[in-house]
Amino acid sequence: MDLIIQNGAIVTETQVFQADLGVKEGKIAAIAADLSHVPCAQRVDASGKLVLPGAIDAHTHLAFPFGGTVSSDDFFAGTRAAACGGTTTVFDYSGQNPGESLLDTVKRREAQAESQGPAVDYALHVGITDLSGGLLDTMEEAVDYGVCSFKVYMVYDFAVSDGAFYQVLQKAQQTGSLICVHAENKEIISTLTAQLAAQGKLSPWYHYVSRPEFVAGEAARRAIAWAKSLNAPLYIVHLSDQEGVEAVAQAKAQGYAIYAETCPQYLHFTCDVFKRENGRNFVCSPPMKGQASQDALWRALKGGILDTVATDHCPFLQSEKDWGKEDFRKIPNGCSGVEVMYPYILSQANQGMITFPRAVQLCAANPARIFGCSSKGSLAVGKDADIVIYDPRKDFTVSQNNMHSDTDHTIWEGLRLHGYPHSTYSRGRLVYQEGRFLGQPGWGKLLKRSLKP
Ligand code: DUC
Ligand code: ZN
Ligand code: ZN
Repeated sequence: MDLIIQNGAIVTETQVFQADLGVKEGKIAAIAADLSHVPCAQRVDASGKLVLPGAIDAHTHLAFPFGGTVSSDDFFAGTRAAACGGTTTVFDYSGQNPGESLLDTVKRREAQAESQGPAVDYALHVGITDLSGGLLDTMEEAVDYGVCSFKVYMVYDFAVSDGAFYQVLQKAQQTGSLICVHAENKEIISTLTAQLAAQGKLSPWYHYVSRPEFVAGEAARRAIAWAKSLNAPLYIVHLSDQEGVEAVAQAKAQGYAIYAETCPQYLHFTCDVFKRENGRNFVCSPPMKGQASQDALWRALKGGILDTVATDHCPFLQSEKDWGKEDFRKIPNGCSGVEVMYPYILSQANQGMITFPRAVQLCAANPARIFGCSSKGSLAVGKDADIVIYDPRKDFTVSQNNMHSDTDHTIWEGLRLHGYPHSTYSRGRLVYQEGRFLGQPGWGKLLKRSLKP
């Protein structure tokens, strides 16, 4: 063996048990009660600690051109921050340029990622924006290349029409791929925004007022209705509201493959943050909602209605957030989160809100299964040795000073966590330990995926 992690409590999505774990050539090679007699290059004692699969953040925007600028973490900075928070696979939403084939989008972003040097493995989803001239037919090439998930936006100037969305769902069925959707009602948001602007109501609080609960819930219901009509699977990103939760729960109860993701910011903050002096820093879309929605999300998280937790990591610099200090329309939408996601969810598990196996399911096993990452997401022989050693007794307070992103502030400043990752391994290589990034740019590779049986 190259590495044996001894005496830790192994956490899978179904159980926690005491065992040793052996790694050989980047893969998990053995899990057994006692590997102390097995020859090995390096032994690590994990007594008193948990040994977990590295998390998969299925929703980030790295070097993302948006809101008049580009998000401030590129493929290196974003994956460095991920590694330091126990996340060993990061998905990026790569946007299709007008006129570009979906395979060309993949190859352009892969080249960009490789030039920036990702520190952990990464995967790509493609955000579809242009179906003209037969471009939708290029989905098959992207799927064959190993990118089998696509996204449509119902908002922003790159939103697709209802008809285009429907065609994307049909094509996904033909190609064996999965469609993700950002569900908010664009027309209602534009109308409310114009009405608020006419009344001079432009402080960050009105970002929430322009995108209230029903704007997301109604769009989720429509998207789900179209997917149901085709019996096509659908993945709703960043679910933030009670009505959306109810729509997903109903579709699941009817037997449809409707998946839903939420993000730590919706579990932790409510719309009240937009009233804070630095409210602009919290502006993301969809916005955090009221207490009733947060309660519904927690019930869904505990009860199995939500499938994944991801971050929508899309940080912007303070100076860029400041563009909209007095006009929420000018604030680039997005916040950082990739380094905090797994520590936040595990801290909740450590305090009894959910079990550790459920945390592993939400942050690793389910995203691996839903998005076709067969080598990732669980501690099992033959899987990639993407491993987190977690110290349940270490208290940690999040601060800009102890984060590893390239952004210059965090909405998580002052967050107190009970328990924190001690070490992170990416394919058997130590990339983080006790506050220090130990990885190297370019270690991370594009993960080719398939959803075909
Ligand atoms: N929402 C954000 O806040 N940022 C990036 C894109 C998105 O949909
Ligand atoms: Zn979105
Ligand atoms: Zn997003």
